[in-house]
Amino acid sequence: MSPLPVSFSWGASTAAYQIEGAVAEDGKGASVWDTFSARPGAIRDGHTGEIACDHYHRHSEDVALMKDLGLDSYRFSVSWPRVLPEGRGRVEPRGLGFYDRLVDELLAAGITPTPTLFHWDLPQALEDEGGWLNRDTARHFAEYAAVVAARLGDRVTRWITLNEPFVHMVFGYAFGTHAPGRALMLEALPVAHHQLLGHGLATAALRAHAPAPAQVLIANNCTPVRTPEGATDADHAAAAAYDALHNRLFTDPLLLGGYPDLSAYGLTDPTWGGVVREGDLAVVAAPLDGLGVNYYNPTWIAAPTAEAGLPFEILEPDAAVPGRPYPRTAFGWPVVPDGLTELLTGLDARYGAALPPVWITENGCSQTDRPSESGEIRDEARIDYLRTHIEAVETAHARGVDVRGYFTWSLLDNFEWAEGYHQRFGLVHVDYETGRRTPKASYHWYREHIAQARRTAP
Ligand code: GBH
Repeated sequence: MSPLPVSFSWGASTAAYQIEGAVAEDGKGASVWDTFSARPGAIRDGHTGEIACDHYHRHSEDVALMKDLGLDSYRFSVSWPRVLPEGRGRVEPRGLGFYDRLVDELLAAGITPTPTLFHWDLPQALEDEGGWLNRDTARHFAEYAAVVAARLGDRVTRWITLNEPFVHMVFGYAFGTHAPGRALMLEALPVAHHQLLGHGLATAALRAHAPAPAQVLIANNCTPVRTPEGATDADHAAAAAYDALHNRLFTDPLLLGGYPDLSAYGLTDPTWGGVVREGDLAVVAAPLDGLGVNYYNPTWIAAPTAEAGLPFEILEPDAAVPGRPYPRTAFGWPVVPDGLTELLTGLDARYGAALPPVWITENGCSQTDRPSESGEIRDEARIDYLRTHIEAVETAHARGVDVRGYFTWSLLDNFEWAEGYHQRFGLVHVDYETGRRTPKASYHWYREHIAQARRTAP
């Protein structure tokens, strides 16, 4: 296996609502997740992020874990309503102060802070005005980015604007299984454009307001799209339509300056009925310093069997690839490491010189992870997952993809959105009764892997 260069960064990721708790402390405004998780039936067993990992109070202990792990980068998210309780206008200094201290602690530990500005916790005040269906939210996002850049941008040099605009659009606005809980199906499409516009405006704001040069990335959830064995032309057409919606709807405007053909979805008007305005695409296509890729698994697609309204059907992996069952995570997601190589080489092939350096900004798996009698957590399946996916990154790197870093999801067990605390993704186990952190076997493995990767790097 060809080793990754010494400059390759090893990291871990988290997100504000999933770990911080302290949802009403120090003047924080409500977010859509505070509202949504209070809705009966929205989250499994009525869990909420009210306390979560209590990271807001235990951040120093968490930074000490990161330092011990040997991370050189840490990806966290800034809670927009902590900084701007109403989403715009009044700045809450105590909220901003929390991230200011976190950044200093990270730097003192030799870790590059890599904040994401939006990981789904929109201020409720902006949701009350339509959320991401309202074009004005893009402008407010840039105003918020400017505030954070002015305060942290003397020390933070690597920024991520949005986390997974696709997943936020689909779960939040098309299906309603995530906040803000809207079930608009294809009517949710403007949410994609408004997030992308927000990304572009925020990119300019970061570069204008950060005192130090700002490297700007976006983290997309990407999936390689596969077809079943013996696929027909109709299956291939369905796969192309799915790829356009899940992947290219975001990477094409970002990297090529235009939306993919969405006629399979009945959309032939290039303005999407007035949503995409003159000049927007140039804003969206502001040059990126890197593309963040969150990878979990491929998606198998076939032509729709019924007049379902959608031009594709998502297949169960075991139905798509019979006789070769994939291992599954506790979530039931298939474990397919070569999908990550396929994804990275596919991005390189499609975008060529237009593809900026790539960072894997999330990759990981949920397991049941119960401590044994002796208190150890032997998450051997997570070690296999990490090892094989890192090898998949090495393979892509050896094939010429400019991949610069790997952030695992997640540092800590945390609030897994609609699944509450039932899915554990952490390298570190969290006891939600006591807040106690216990490094799992995978933590020790990753620590050793990072140390060895540094020793043997060319
Ligand atoms: C990310 O989303 C989020 O950024 C993060 O906050 C979250 O905690 C983490 O991942 C883990 O969920 O039905 O088998 O095809 C991931 C989005 C969407 C990826 C659903 C996997 C379906 C798997 N996910 N997708 S499958």
